Amino acid sequence: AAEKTAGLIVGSKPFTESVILGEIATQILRSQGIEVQHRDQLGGTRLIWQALRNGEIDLYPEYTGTLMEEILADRLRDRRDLAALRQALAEQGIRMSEPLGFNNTYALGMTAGHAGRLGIATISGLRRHPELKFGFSNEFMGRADGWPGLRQAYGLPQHAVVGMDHDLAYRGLVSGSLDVTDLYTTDPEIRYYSLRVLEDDRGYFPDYHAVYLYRADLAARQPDLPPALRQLEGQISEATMVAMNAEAKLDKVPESRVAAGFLEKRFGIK
Ligand code: PBE
Repeated sequence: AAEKTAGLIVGSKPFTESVILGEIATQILRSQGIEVQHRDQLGGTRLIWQALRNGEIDLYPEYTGTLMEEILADRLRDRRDLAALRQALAEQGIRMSEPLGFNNTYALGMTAGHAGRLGIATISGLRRHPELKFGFSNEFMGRADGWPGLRQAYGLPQHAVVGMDHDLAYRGLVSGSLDVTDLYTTDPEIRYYSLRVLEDDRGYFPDYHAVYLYRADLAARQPDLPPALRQLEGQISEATMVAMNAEAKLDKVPESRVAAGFLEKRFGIK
C-alpha cells in the first residue's frame, strides 16, 4: 500500500474493547522500539479482516468464535478446534496469538425488572412473547452467528427487530424503547444497569476468546513482534477486561490511557 510509511499499522473495530486491545498492542510494541500507528475504529469485522488480508493493516484484535463462525466458517467444520483454525489462517498468510485470557461472547439481555415481570430467564422464553421489541447492534443483524441464525435456532417469532449502534441499544433498554438487545458479555453496562443475561439454553453462541491476528510476512519484517505479543497471552482475565471497559465506557477515560494503565501495572511499562 502506497500510504504505508515506515513501521506497522494496528487496526481495531468500532467498539471500546477493540480499541483498548488495539492500544495495548500498539503501546507494548512501541515500548520495544517498534514504530507503530493505530488506526482505531477502522471498521467492522468484514472490513477489518479484508484490510489485514490486503496489507492495509498488519495486526488487529479478533475473537475465535468470530473467526470460526463468520470469517472462516466455510473452511472449518469444528467450532472448537483451535488447531484447525490456526491452520486455516496460516493458509491465508495470517498468524494468530494464543488467547489473551477472556471470552467476550454475545448474549441476549433485558433489564432485570422487565425480565422478572415477564418471567423470562432463557432465550427460549422469548418465544412466548412475540410482541417484544428487539434492537440489535448493526453487525449482529447480518452476521452468520447473529440474528438470522439465532432466530432460526430458537424459532423466535418477533418482527419488531431493528439494527442500531451498540451503545445506543443500552440506552434504549433502560429508557424502555427496546425490550431486548445483544450484549457483549464483557460490557460493564450489564452490571451497571442490572441487566439480566438470558441463558443460551440451546448453546447457540460459541466462545469468543480474544486473540491478536497479524500478517505472517510481518514476523520476518519485525522479528521482535511475535515475542512482544506473546507477553500478552493469558494476561487479560475477564474481570480485568470488564474493568478496563468500565473505565473507558462509564468513567470516560480515553482508551489509550486505559491501555497505558494496564501495561504499567502488569509489566511496569511507562
Ligand atoms: N464479539 C462480541 C463481537 C463483538 C462483541 C466479540 C463476538 C466481535 O467483534 O466479533
